[in-house]
Amino acid sequence: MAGDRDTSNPYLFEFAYEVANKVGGIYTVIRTKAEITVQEFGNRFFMVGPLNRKTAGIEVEEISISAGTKNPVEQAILELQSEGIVMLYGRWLIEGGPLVILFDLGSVYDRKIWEWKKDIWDRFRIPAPDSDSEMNDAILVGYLEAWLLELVSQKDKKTAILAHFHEWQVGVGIALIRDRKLDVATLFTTHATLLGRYLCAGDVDFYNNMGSFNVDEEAGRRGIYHRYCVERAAAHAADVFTTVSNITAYEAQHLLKRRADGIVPNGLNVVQFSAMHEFQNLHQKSKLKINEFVRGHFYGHMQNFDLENTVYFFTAGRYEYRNKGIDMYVEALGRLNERLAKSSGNKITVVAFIIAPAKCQSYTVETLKGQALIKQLRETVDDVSSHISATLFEGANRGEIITDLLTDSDKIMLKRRVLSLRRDSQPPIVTHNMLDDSNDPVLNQLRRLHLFNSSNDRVKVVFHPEFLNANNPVLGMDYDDFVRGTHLGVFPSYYEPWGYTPAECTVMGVPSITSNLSGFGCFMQDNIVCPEDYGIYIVDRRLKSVDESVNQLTDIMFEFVQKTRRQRINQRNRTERLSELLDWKRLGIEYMKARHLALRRKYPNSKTTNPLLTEDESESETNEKESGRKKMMSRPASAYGSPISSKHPSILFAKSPVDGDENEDDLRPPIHLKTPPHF
Ligand code: G6P
Ligand code: 1S3
Repeated sequence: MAGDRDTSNPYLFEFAYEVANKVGGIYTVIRTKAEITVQEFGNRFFMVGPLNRKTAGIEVEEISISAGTKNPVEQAILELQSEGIVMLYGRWLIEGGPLVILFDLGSVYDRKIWEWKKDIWDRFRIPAPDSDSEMNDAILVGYLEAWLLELVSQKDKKTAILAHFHEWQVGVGIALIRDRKLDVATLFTTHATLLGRYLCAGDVDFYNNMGSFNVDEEAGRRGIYHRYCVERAAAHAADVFTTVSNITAYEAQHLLKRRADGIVPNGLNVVQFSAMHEFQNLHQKSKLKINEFVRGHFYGHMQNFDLENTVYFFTAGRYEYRNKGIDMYVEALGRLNERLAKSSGNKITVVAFIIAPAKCQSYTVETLKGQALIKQLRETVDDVSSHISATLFEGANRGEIITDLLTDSDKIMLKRRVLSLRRDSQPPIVTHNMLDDSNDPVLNQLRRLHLFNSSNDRVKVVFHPEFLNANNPVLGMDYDDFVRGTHLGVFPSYYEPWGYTPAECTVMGVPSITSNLSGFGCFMQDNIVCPEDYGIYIVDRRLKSVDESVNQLTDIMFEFVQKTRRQRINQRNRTERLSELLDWKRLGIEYMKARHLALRRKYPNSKTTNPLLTEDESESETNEKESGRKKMMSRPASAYGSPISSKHPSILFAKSPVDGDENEDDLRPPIHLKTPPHF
């Protein structure tokens, strides 16, 4: 039963499958958010999830609990351990150093899985097929979560407890808390719906039929009915239900049948440089590394394009071909190639990367060979150069200027290197040996579009079917470094509740293309008068046919490649200026509001205040309440006026520099927002 707990200093337990365990986007959410949450809750904040020894072993520093501990959470952990549950309690070695509690599911599987499977059926009529090990894990985690919280609520009967759950994999605990009437305020955030993801990946016209799906039948047809039941139960049993974007809230309303109480958009830990040139220099540094890879990959064909006149596009993420819009990206690359072939005035080459893990083996011999040849060439040129430098120096020292500097042996070495760069074949598309080359959707699409990296193709494609890593022998860069070195990220997703990839580009000052079906794209549209001015291009995938959207994407790319270097530099400065919008320091407030609401609902008798929230923020419960109250971010002063911007005249600058004037970027105006999603 809900008692009169003290809500001024609550505990916060945050449950997720990806605590110290990187699988996908939720890891980024909880990891980057940890710092501000620790600032707010200190040692009353615990991140809880299943234990993956491989990752936790290097990410978590264990804390041993003394037998006489007075800390109710530590007492609860000791009690669970005495029941034979193996747990890792420690500090996650990330910014903020949050406390983590990780359950070793293997230590309870044999003893408990059958009992708990029966219980979940008896209580909620949720089935759990034996074949689904993910479901078994969800059950084990869920019962352990409820057990832990029950113990804490018994050991400390005065302090309010907040339990925030991310995604269905940890959602069983919410249903149990409600069923057992535990004195705990619960929140459930869904980062996507199970059914939405499955429906979109198929051939369904998802957005036009959202309201008419027979959800049970569709879930059953896809073999995910039991998982769907957990997700729906979690959404309904939670005191507060949130999603990461409005578009997912709309989806959840139809597919999970509960209206979200609010939106908690995803932020990032933004490290802003004190001067713009610092991140611009990093771009240049990373680009030079990409250039080196390109020289190796396209060896023998470098006479066809000039790296000074080359721009790098990329898409990256899990290989969800349709959902992540990889299909649309590739299609647009084909059209861009045709268009560039016809435009004689422009000499730009585009190298378009696709970084998405597919089933593959190691790097191909040809890929490794290309990098080795370039390395040899560089070593030879370095040897010759140092020899020339020494000869020149000694000559000058003697008062003699030597002009005939290449020795016969230098010439022979150089000729041998040049000959070894000859190649009869086209540079490859894919860097690895694919396991199912003939059925790979990207490769088949490239074949259909005749994008083969031939010498007259102005758009070259490199498919790297593995995530990047600085230790890789080819393209040996960490993802962030790689992104910095590129010119444009392309993510025209069809199903994207939020979309961290364009957000990450933004904070690194890299322009990107997203879609109005992604949470991030809609968020930008809601907050900025003209996102395009800031290098955030949004493809319309709602009101246009697929063909029209591909054309729009092609137009954006075509327009981008017309930019001069000076314009690209200026645009990167503007893009980076948006970082503030995406900083957890700002977006974390939405989490505070959600927690506040959960406390108010659970403990209606206590006067709940949060010193970090303004009175307005504490009181607001729905998005609608605040809409229209905030301002949108105006157009940069250097952008040409438009009807929409004239309604929001920019008062930020005294003068209005023309597009390409770098001075504007020293001014760093304050950001004015329209409607950040609010509770
Ligand atoms: C950064 C560097 C400049 C470099 C430029 C290249 O701005 O600070 O020194 O010239 O990047 O830009 P680009 O868009 O051609 O890669
Ligand atoms: C989900 O991960 P995904 O890539 O499967 O959660 C992410 C974090 O909230 C979100 O950015 C993404 O759009 C969702 O799809």
